[in-house]
Amino acid sequence: MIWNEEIECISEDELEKLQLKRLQEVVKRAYENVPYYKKRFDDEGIKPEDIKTLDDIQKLPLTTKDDLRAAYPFGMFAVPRQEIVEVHTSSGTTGKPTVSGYTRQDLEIWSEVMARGLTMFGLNEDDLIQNTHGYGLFTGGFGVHYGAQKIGATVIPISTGQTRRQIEIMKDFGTTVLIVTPSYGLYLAEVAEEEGLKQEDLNLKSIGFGAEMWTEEMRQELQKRFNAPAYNIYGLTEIMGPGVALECPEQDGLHVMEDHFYPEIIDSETMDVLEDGEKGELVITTLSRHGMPIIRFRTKDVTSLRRGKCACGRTHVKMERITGRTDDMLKIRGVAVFPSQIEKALLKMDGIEPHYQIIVTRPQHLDEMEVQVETSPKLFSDEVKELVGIKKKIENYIHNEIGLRVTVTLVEPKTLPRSEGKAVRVIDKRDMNN
Ligand code: DLL
Repeated sequence: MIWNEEIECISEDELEKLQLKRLQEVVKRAYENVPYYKKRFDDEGIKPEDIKTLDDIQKLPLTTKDDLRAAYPFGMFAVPRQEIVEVHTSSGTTGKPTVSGYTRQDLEIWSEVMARGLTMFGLNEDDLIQNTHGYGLFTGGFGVHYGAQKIGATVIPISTGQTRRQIEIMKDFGTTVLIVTPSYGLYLAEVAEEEGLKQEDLNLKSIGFGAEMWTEEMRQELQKRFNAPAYNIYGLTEIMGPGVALECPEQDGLHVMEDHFYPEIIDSETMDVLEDGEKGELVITTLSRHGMPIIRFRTKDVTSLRRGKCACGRTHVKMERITGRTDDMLKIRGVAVFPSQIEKALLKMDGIEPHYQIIVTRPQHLDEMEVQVETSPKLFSDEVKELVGIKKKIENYIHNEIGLRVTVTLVEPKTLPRSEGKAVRVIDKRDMNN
């Protein structure tokens, strides 16, 4: 089944025509309504009329997360605030997150792209979708919810956590679809096994998973544990949320919803646009968004694009699963964390050296973060009681900064490795890149 055959199987010619028309409109809308874009375009001497072909997009400036942060909270909106009916924010920062605003029409587009994706996973109104993504400022909960309602399925909006209850509901309600982050899915499987749940107790037919990086082995493990195929969901708050690209039954890359999101791959050093098949940083332009048009957003996610008709019949370009980031952002239990936030928390403490290392592991399929921090010689000779107090204090500062509990280990002065070039701040033992 294809949700919107006319668009999803559109010819290359027709698609390009549609994309160009929408690109011209969105560029004009952004220029006329968002002071940030007016200034950027004027600085570069570009006018909306200069966009005559799709390739002309390369003349437009790139937008970064910092640009969006600078416009916090509502500076990127292209419509009066009264027309924005919902907002979400990026996860992770308690300082200045990026805000995403949606008009009613934008929510309709969001529902549409998620409906296409859920249909790719083989779902329809017969399905019972257990949505374990958080409902709140995170886009995961609502995005999946809108798509599920659009296809007429029954949503179980259970949100994150309450793992034992999740399992009980899966069994009692006869859940047919599980929506999870890959790490939460594996944790859920493990607890289910502990609870003595058998595969025959489950009624699962598909799993939708995303929001963080994963390996092919993780997918295999999820499929084996739940005895159902698992499909990739990609998206980001700044652009819309989940639904930017989704995987079809071929399980071989994600179709980018190209009539709404225009993808490019750039070399993150030179900013040059790369050819299809070449790996680089994904850049996305929203082609139809009204509330908050985003031009050439640097996602910092590393992938490549592949064109050509897919065996499923869809023509939209495919992107490979994300295999890395061009910055040092980490996703810990689905929350975005930057090492600079840890540094900021540490700088609030006296007697602490700015030498630290973050160690991320995934015992029992749940992310754990340890921050090793060097103390000053004076502090280290102090009493154990005092050290315990300091450790707690740092843990609280970090919690305030990133919204997650981490374990702090105080280490002796001059014991963490020193580097000659860029400090290696993060040791990610989750091994996500192969
Ligand atoms: O994670 C949106 C989402 C929710 C996607 C639910 C899928 C399911 P943010 O919190 O803004 O939005 O984080 C976006 O997460 O730039 C990627 O680095 C990473 N990411 C999202 N989906 C995937 C995926 C949501 N399928 C950031 N594979 C993105 C790998 C992903 N990384």
